[in-house]
Amino acid sequence: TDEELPSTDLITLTRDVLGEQFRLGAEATGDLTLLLTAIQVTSKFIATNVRKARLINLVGLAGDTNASGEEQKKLDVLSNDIMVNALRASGKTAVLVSEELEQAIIIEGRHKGKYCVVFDPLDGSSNIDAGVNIGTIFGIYKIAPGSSGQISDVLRPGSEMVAAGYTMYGSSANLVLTTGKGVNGYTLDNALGEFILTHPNIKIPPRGKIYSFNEGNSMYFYPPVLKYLESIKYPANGKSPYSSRYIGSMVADVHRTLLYGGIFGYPDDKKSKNGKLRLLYEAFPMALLTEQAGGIATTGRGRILDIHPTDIHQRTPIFLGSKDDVLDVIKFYEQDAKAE
Ligand code: P6P
Repeated sequence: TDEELPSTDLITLTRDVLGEQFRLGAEATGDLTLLLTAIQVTSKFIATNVRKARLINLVGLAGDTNASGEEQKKLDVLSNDIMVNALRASGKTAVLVSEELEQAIIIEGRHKGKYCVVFDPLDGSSNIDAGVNIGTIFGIYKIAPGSSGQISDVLRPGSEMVAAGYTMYGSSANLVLTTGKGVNGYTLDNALGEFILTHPNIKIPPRGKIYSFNEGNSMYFYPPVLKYLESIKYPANGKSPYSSRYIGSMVADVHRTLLYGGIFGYPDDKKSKNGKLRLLYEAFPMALLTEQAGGIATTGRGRILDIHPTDIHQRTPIFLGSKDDVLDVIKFYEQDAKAE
């Protein structure tokens, strides 16, 4: 029949990353592949728990607070434990940083490896009870030459990450990953238990029609942000205004931005002096993915990936998405700087 036959050449994430190692040639030890396999397993485990959480009493508060003093939900705690145990057991990690843990974990002994993983095990968790898409975000550094694995190995600009990605838990589990050569999206086939390549070589359109900001913070916004929003809501020269889409779950808002284009922003303002989102395990991975997909990620005043972190939980303002849309924001910041 003229219907396209289902592909018999299934490209799984493992095969795709292994292919990457072959492309890397002799220097590839397969360690990154094995680390990414461990991360895949954690995503599958978290996906099943997120999916059934609404059936059993996993939703609701865990009665504790995380490093940022935010109430922990049971799934947060479970997801963090799943990731810490799997990453340690992989034998490929030296330093782990989690949004849920005040201190970094330094891996010692036979489990010590040469990669550092910074992660938010379940971002957007305030949406768990509402059944909104949530996700795991991760970034991977290789320990610096000569280092045995310590905090300084993760207090480095995001441009030094060797891989970054997220898994979004929604109607399906979508894992989006870069190892520095573009961005690929994979969808979990629950029957196979494999992430299958469904979005090869994701590229953000140069300009979109969607903006994604929490405008409930408008009374705190600084002039460059207010002027930018005005310019896309009341456009001059007869252009159509942008549509507003804000889910309040970074993984879901960024995933839509990567696929459809447009701009996601969580700026610094009079209420949040450094913005709200975390630099190491939210902004850096999403900025690396955005740049690898042809977009831009900025604080408004400078490139996100150039920031040199001083604290593992520090926050940063962030605008990311279509190149032309983010350049428009930067223009308003430059005008504001000149006016000062
Ligand atoms: P607000 C969710 O709590 C989160 O960390 C991100 O996933 C999301 O982008 C942001 O905070 C939403 O923050 O202030 O708009 O609710």
